[in-house]
Amino acid sequence: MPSRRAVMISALMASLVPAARAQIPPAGTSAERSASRTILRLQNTTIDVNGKAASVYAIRQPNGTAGIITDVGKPFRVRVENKISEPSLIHWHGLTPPWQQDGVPGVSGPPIPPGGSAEYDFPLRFGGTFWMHSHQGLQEQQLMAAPLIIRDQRDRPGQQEIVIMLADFSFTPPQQIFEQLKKPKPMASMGSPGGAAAAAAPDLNDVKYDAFLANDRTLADPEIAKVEPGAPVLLRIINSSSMSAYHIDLGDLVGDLIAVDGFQVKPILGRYFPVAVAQRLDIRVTIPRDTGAHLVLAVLEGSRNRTGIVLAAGSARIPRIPEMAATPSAALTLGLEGRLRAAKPLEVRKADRVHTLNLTGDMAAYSWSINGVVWNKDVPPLPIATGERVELVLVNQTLMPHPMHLHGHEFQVVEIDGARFSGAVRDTVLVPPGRRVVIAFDANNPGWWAFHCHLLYHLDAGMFTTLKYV
Ligand SMILES: [Cu+2]
Repeated sequence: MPSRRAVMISALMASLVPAARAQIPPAGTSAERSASRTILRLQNTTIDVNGKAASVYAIRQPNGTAGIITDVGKPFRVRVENKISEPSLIHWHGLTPPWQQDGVPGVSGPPIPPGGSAEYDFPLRFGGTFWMHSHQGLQEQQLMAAPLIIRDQRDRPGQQEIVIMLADFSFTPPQQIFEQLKKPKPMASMGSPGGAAAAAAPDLNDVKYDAFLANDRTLADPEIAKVEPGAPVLLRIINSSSMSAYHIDLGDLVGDLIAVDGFQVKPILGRYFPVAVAQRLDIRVTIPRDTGAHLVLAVLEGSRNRTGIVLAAGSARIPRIPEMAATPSAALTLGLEGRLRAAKPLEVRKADRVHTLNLTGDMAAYSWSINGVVWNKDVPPLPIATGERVELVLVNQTLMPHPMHLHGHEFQVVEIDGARFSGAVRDTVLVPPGRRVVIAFDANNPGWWAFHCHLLYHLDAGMFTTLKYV
């Protein structure tokens, strides 16, 4: 760990490098700004995956910290420095910045060129478990992602918290994975309108991964987190996978699910929780009083593959953990989503505007779309207006589940298959094959915003659109 002085000097040095673009000029003198600014470097790194070296990306502060832990009420004042050899841009997943700072190339602004940097400065409206990831090309598949934790009044002083970042990993370069997905397959087209596809079995895990990671490690050499016997621990679980959903298996522990995507829900006690791509779960567990090793595992849906970490209380012996679960995890359902209730729901209000978005596609051609339109930059944005309550009706007409993410706004899940309820406030919702989910949000952050499937190759293949009110 470098000394505080070394960190200060490196911050000072960084402030001498001209920014490639300064989006919003921050207030204060330049000395004040550099003193309170966090530097994030997009960089190359090497990790060990089951004994083999893997070249991946990382988002790190100069002292090596991955991502950011900050406090609500502080400004999000960050300089991103691009130290890799291609353009990149980082999206602050779940935050509500001014739209030009949202980090989506071609929508919010241009990517940061190699060697360049970009400045970010906006207030943090709420706390919770968020994350950051590249929205450029397929960089997310190479682990260009990191935690973004905002502590708030829900967090107890002195509580132990453990961040668990889940990721899927392949030694095959992402561009090659994408080419293989697009190769013609002897399969029926999935684009049948009217949800007729729903009766068939869901189609899961179309990319076959070499490993599943928790905090960059596999179960052959998992992270071992020291915990106090009898103490409460907050697990902040982030599914940063490109394509993979899991069931979190708490094993011999039980936990209270207290927040999803950073937003508080009425607590749900359990030991088995689904987490779709890009979603987060905050789970409070209490470690038993005896010495022991407790596993927190993530089992890939429709598979026996798993990853996870070990919570070691006292001088516990760490068991060897097989990489395969005894029984496969089921496909994710809306079972939990339908039971979630927001602790602070949106004000009850009639929608001023409703957009129906059919999630469409053709598995054989690996073409993915919204209302049959494959995204390109000439697709007109969905109109909305400042101050409106907007509802998006999401109807999945394909055989694959789609975790749908809205940028720049938190939304509430208000309906599943015709049944209205006061569901979770969140930023990413799973729409399984043949299902209909309605989300509501307030148009309170004018700009040009992305709305898309968070499965990386679906997003890249066109299941993406925008909303605009500026
Ligand atoms: Cu999708």
